[in-house]
Amino acid sequence: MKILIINGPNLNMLGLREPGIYGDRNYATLCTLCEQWCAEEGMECELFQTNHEGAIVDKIQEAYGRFDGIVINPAAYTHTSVAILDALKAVSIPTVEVHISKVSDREAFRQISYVSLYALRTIEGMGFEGYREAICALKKHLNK
Ligand code: CA2
Repeated sequence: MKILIINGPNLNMLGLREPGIYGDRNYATLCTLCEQWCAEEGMECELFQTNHEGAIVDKIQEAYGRFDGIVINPAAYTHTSVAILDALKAVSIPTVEVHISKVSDREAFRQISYVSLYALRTIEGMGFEGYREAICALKKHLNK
């Protein structure tokens, strides 16, 4: 079982600002934890971070036939990107959406998620642990 973990814009800046919202750990730590959690579940993973919407679309398209599942934190593109939603629908790969913060308790513009219209589940407000939850949810779904 091989999964792709996609992180969108500014998530490479984790730990540098806004620790009250996103915690004080950095992106490298998030990657190490995701690799560890996937290994514990007997899953292979590839991690990808970009600040560019089109690069996320390209990566999702390239995942077709190569990955069994996707964990995605589209970051700010969550709230704007029909292109990412369409790419996920096009490849039809089971996907779990994750957000570090509790987006449903934040500004009104963060209440909209296009990706959630496709995702099996949306996990929010659990910090980095949300990625573990997403990995396990994906494994459970793929084992059905
Ligand atoms: O809670 C999440 O995981 C978000 O996807 C994070 C995004 C935000 O736009 C979404 O609404 C919710 C922001 C990504 C990281 O932003 C940083 C801001 C300051 C310092 C470090 C990272």
